Amino acid sequence: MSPVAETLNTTDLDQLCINTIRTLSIDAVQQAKSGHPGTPMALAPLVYTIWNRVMEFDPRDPLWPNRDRFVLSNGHASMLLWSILHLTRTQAVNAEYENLGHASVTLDDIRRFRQLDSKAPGHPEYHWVSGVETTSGPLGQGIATSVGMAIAQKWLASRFNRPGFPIFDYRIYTVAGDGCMMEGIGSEAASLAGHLGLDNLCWIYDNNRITIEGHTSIAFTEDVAMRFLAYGWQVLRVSDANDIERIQHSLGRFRDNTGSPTMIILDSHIGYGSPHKQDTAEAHGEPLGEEEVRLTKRAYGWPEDAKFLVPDGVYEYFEEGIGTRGAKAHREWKKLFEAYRARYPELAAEIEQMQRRELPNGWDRNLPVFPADPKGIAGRDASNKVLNVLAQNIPWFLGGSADLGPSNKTLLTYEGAGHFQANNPGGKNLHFGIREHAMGATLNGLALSKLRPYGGTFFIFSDYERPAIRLAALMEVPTIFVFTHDAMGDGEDGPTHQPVEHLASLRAIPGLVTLRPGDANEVVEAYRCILQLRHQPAVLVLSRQPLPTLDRTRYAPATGLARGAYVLADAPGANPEVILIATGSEVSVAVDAHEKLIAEGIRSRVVSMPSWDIFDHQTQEYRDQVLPPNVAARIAVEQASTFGWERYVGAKGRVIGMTTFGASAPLKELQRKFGFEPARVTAMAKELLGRK
Ligand SMILES: Cc1ncc(C[n+]2csc(CCOP(=O)(O)OP(=O)(O)O)c2C)c(N)n1
Ligand SMILES: [Mg+2]
Repeated sequence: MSPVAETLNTTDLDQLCINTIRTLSIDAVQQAKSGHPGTPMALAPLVYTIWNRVMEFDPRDPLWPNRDRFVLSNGHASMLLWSILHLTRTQAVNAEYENLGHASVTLDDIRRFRQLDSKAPGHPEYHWVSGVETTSGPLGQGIATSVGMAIAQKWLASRFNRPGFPIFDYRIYTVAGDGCMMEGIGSEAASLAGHLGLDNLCWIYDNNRITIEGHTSIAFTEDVAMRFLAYGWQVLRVSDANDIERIQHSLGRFRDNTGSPTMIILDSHIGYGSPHKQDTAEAHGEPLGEEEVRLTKRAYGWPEDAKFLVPDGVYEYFEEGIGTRGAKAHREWKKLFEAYRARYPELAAEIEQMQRRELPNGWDRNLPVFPADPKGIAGRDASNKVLNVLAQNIPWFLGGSADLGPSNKTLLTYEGAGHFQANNPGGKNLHFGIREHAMGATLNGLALSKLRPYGGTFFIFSDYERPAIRLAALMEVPTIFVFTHDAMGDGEDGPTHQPVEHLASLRAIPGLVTLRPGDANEVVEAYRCILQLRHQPAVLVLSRQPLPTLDRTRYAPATGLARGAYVLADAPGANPEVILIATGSEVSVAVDAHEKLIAEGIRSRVVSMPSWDIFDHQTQEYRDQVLPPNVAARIAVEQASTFGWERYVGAKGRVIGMTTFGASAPLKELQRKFGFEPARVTAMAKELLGRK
């Protein structure tokens, strides 16, 4: 036994574990000379209680599907998570969901907090550290994501549980700070959770009244309890963050409560125990300093000079707590699942497929094939047909819109699709209300729970979802973001509703697949491609207005979409002198121009380029085949910012795109004003080639 453990009787073991979390956090931040010590010091008792006394989580298998979820929405307090994952000896898994047989976070990782390759990075990173349920750091995202997790549990329970078989009955514990309460996304998410009566969801609000600039009295004076009562939540208060019995009691009240989510307001002292930093903003984001570290450890009754100390008995006490409880719960669940498999083999198979992010057999059967049609069909309408087929083929494919279902055409209309509500948790149509920020994060929560969710709104409002889209890419989860009204198609609504820079900005997000299909059959292929992504989110950008359905007996098949860009129409002998590159609604403009050029003896080629990202990942050989390096005369046509197209058209090429905002007018007039007409393309092509 270490000197510390010797001086303690067993009833002090709780305290020993709590102070281990505190001092690991303090030491890690001090060593890194950067990080956030104060909140881990304050919330160690809370996190300890949730994990060691309450949560059903098996550290040996952090992917057990029925585990309780823990979300640290105040992600800057990441040392809480690294300490607890380490002390519980949570195991590492890989992206193929295999157990790697070693610890997720080692003591050495903690010693190397915030250093390159450490499994204890600055903020919780889902794709990087096993046991992290979601990436958090942008305040408010974590709590909103946890609402998606809660919806997912309700949906899974509804689909899979059977009498005597509670296969999914887990809960979600989410810790948040003042920042999460202030951020608008948190309010949207809380409102939605209250409406849906998500009684499997518990938020614990670290009410320390401190943020970076000082006391919250300078900017945040509302009554949070009243706000959550108004949202329809159960609101509890624990006035002492060190009182683990009260904390446990409140968590019990959460578990006993039905019909509403629970908010526990926990009054705490940031930097608890630090003689000079407690209750100050400095404790938020600065190392305590060597001397203050010593004084603080003295206040905890800790050896002052010990660093990264895990006293004897601590690992064992976690093993006795969460280790034993989690293993037992997991073991019993496995037994239950085997009996369930015997009785409901098909449902059991579905659950297993979902967990591996596989698709059921026949997932793409009956996908529509659209016949050639010059009048055509809108991208959003083609999308609706596809969504309705996919949702019937894939039980766990579901989604909705932020109140724009009738415009986005995201509604599932087949019999039995249903609408998700508190009293109908098996419904597949989700209604997010006009809450795009929360919708984005909620979709991520669903995807993290292994469902395949999609969410729709106008493309212009992708701005309101952007933080969640970015996090989906960072987390490497396959969330599907559906956007309609992708350009000037709803002309009269004017520039507030006309995206310009959105494609460029989404294309700039690493790992995100952005697709803007050019006709109905490309929409089908886009979904076919997106559904097969297991670790990448996708943005689908669809037109409001009908787009001609190309005659695929005359032009190349839409399956070319799978390569990001493909030769749609070519010059005789596949020997072009000018290349027209287009996406979405401009593909048919390019095709019209091409036909005119060909008729005039100009060897033109049309490349449909629905996805830069996918194309960029093709071999050099393929890319050179599509865009032969020796053809310098190139024109890109896209109703969006010209930004970035230089990379495909080259120094001698041209871009017909937007360099200003749009305007309020009928689409035809806008197309004329901004030059999205075949005549402009042909004129430019001739100019490039020096022909009249
Ligand atoms: C969206 C967003 N804005 C700003 C920040 C920068 N930031 C990190 S922590 C913090 C203060 C958070 O205060 P609080 O939630 O009360 O945390 P505490 O200091 O009490 O732990 C801010 C502004 C952020 N991470 N995310
Ligand atoms: Mg605070």
